[in-house]
Amino acid sequence: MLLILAAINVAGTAQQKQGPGKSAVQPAYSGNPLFPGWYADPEAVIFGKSYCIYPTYSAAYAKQVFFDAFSSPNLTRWTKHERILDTSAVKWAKYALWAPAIVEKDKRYFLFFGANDIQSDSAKGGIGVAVANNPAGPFKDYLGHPLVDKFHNGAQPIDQYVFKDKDGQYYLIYGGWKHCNIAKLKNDFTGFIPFEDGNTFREITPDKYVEGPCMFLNNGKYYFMWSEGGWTGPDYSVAYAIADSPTGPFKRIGKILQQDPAIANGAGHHSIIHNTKANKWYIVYHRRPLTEKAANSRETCIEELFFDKEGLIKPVTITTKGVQAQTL
Ligand code: FUB
Repeated sequence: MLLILAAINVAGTAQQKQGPGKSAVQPAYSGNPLFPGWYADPEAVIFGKSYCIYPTYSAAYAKQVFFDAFSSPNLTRWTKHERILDTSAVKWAKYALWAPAIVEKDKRYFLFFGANDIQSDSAKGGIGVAVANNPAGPFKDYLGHPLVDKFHNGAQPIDQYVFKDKDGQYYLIYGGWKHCNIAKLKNDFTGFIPFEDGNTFREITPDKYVEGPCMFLNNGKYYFMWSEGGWTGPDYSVAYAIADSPTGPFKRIGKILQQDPAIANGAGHHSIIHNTKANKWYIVYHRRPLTEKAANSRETCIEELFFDKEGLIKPVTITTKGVQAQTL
């Protein structure tokens, strides 16, 4: 594990040393956005001593043919890892590489991704899986074909999230077009295990759901979160529900992230990380600067996430200063 992570940590050290004029003084706050460039749908994870972010490269379809990743030891200094996955390594993926989801399993890294933005069952594409020995890649196609290549329960096969339950079972939670499915992944991620009722894809769509699902556990409860509104407009936002099981039922509690007309608009498609040592929770999301109108002008930002005494998520204030430096 340490050896594998060394690539990310070593890359960070090298870039910090090389950066002309870069100060050794650690900034007190991350600032928002976290790094330059248009990057959306950020999947934030913690691997060892590194915070890592895997976003969509936010550009026209035809240019969305790769993913970059970013890593940081403290949330303030970020190192870019270029082209960790490229469509040249996935023969069926042509464009619209979207919304990575990554898990580390058995000393390998599995990167789930959407490709081709399919509009019907006859189109080629959907949700795929890539694999690498290092979190910074290079990732190669794992299956040689998509993992999900059809619409089930009306859900477009995009916006995947991989959730590991307390018992070790991995689930794929995904879906665009206002439908969300959950499916039990096989242990080797080559396919799915049907639920007891014989169905493979179980719909868990809550009220107002549009896309961008994610799930985490807190005090034994399952927090399910998603984006609502339209991602190209100002009203994109994040809402959530809490349940006693990963399959719900999920009753919408309310919105916790949205635009602030003084800061940015279109705040949504997020993920959550928990620094268990410092017991700090963070929401990593994208938003559109007030100066921008183009749909793809989205940048990756971070805020601290707080719960009240009942375990409800407090509404997030979006900021330009971001979060305080915090090592792992
Ligand atoms: O970035 C492409 C698409 O925009 C994502 O799949 C959606 O969730 C929206 O954020």
